[in-house]
Amino acid sequence: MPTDNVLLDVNAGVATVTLNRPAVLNATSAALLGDLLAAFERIEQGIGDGGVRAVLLTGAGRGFCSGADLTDPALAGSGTPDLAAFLHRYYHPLIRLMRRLPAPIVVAVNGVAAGAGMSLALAGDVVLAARSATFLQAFSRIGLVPDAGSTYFLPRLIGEGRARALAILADKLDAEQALQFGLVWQVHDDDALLPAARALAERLATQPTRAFALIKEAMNQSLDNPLAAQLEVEADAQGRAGRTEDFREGVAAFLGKRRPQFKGR
Ligand code: T3D
Repeated sequence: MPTDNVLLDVNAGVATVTLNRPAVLNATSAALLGDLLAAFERIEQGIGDGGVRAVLLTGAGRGFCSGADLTDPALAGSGTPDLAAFLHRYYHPLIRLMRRLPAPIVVAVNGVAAGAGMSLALAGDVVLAARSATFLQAFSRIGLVPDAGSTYFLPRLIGEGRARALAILADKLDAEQALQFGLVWQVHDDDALLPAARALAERLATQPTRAFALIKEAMNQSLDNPLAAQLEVEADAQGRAGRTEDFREGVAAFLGKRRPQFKGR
């Protein structure tokens, strides 16, 4: 790690992960998925060491990620592939790790996000899209069902009706529709996307990392919890946030009428 399939660069507290199989719009071969999981494991370690405080995920070339590599002999051959085993081995640990990662993940969707590639984008925390980007629940076009978290993320992000229609019809959504639906936070002109995503990740890397981690933890639980339980989740998270150096710094900076210097501790 890093490999040819996945590039990993750490700079100014930001770990940039680039899916790097542009000739196939970054289709997720087993090798790419293994490398991507290894990259995120390394990032998790970097967050623990304090060197990484935000992540930027994007794709090389004109696509973000076209989903499962359909040229894989296991999928393209005449046998019966064990797709569940593949999901358990690669996608599930990856998606779970992205969701629990104790630092924000900015996703820059630079082109098409199809199938599991769309799931991967939705697993991030703040999703930006290029104006030419498209989103496609490609699964049913080839006789499969949404996976890698799409049936979890989609109804929660855009409501059940839209989620069902997208999954069943497998119509392509353009970036403006994705913005209207609430799938993405912002849309940028194509050449402005990466600078905007990088600036955002760099800004987040100077902010209270522990609070972000606790926000992720609370949000992860929110839609499955009744109110009383979620109030307890918030109280627990706030109790921990209140014991961080960054909270003390935030209050001191407010009272001192100056900009806070957060350390991520
Ligand atoms: O085991 C498991 O992994 C199970 C999990 C499955 C989860 C899934 O993700 S299922 C869904 C798999 N993905 C798809 O079905 C999408 C297939 N691709 C497309 O429908 C189109 O390529 C796109 C809509 C994404 C983009 O269309 P377009 O016209 O912009 O590009 P293109 O010309 O189709 O693709 C460019 C090249 O990438 C082309 O190769 P070529 O002709 O230049 O040599 C194309 O074959 C290749 N490519 C695109 N997607 C994939 C791919 N090669 C392998 N696998 C792909 N998914």
